[in-house]
Amino acid sequence: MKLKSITQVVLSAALSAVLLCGCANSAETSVTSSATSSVTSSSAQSSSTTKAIASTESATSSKSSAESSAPVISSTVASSTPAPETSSSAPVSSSEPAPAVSSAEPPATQSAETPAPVTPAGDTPFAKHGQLSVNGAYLVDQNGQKFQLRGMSTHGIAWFPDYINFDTFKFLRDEWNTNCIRLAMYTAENGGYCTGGNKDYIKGLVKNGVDYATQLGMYVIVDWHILSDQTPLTYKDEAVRFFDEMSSLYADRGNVIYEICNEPNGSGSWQDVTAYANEVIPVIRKNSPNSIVLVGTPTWSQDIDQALNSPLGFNNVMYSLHFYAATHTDWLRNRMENCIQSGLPVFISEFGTCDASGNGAVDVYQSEQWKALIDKYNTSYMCWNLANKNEASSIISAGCSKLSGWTDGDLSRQGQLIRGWFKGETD
Ligand code: IDC
Repeated sequence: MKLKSITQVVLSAALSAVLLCGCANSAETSVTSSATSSVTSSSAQSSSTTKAIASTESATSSKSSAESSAPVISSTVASSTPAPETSSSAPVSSSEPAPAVSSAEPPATQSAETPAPVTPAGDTPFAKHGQLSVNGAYLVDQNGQKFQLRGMSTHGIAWFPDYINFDTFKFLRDEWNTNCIRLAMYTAENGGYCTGGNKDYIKGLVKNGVDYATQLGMYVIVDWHILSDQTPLTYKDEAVRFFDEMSSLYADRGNVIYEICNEPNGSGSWQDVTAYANEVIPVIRKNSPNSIVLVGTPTWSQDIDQALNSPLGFNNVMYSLHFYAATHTDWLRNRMENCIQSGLPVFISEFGTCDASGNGAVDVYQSEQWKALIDKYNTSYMCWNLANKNEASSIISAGCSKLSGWTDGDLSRQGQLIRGWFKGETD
């Protein structure tokens, strides 16, 4: 009923836009981002790779009919955006068609004010597994059984808003056997929430994403996607406000998980993360006492050993480990295994099968080594990224604009590989 009326509103708004503008693709936006950064990793492998990275992306892109019904605000976003880490095989500069950055006002339908049912009926992941908690190193379901979350991370939601879509999530649940979706909300780049992005619009996308996941009985991760801002302290006050609002809005939704900082890096030390977490987690706990909270670790969420040495003093917290298989190999797998065996709850809230720039060739061998470790510990794993950007980590081919129903030919190499992983999982 609700979906039907949304569809009607969107269609009629789109039709009005066409009639008024004579063009359904009026919402053209462009983004230019350029960055130069020095990237240093503490890891053995990447210690040899301290390099300058410069990248420029620019594009003009047309948008879907629903979006083009929104008032258009053309914008240029300039940001200092280092790629998180690059292996020597990663391209140092790219000029590729970038998708639309949406800083436009949202269509009326983007503000999801009506909460979806808390406990969806039926045979959904959430109906079966309910409120999750952390027991020692492991995530467990409402019956105390070890439980694995798996699924796709969106790309930046302000950058690729079309994939915040009920049918997309449903297809990923039913045809790809996933039970979780991660909503990546960049704080500092690509229409960043803290750097000039339209906050109401971006929060509207998060709310829609949470509502769709809830309606489908999927778990959903609300990701405060820090990256070029390096330390979570940069936008701490914004984060406190954001998580206060989200965790009070979703206080009674056991399927919502909060990831409070994607990837501390550069100056973002474990000390910074601890200070930040000690402010943000109590705010979440006040509203939503039992929710799972994911905490990023230094060096682009690789230094989980620092969390092991000095863990946070909260229950139901897990520490993020991110890997890109062509860059991060045995040394990071060994670290993960040591930490889990020492009792640290580790959650892979982002990974790719290519290199850490999000591009380069898919490394099938290294990816399979990672998958074996994931299987060994039943670790949760979320794949970067649900988009059709022209980069190896996007699971959909650049030429494919379908939002669901993808066939083999619509998928990138990573998309094909990952779909196989998901489909092979059992609960
Ligand atoms: C990358 C995207 C790429 C974008 C870039 C900067 O794939 O399209 O241009 O960010 O916004 C991460 C980050 C994640 C990165 C990804 C690949 O969490 O935002 O996405 N990556 O570089 N950590 C390690 C790799």
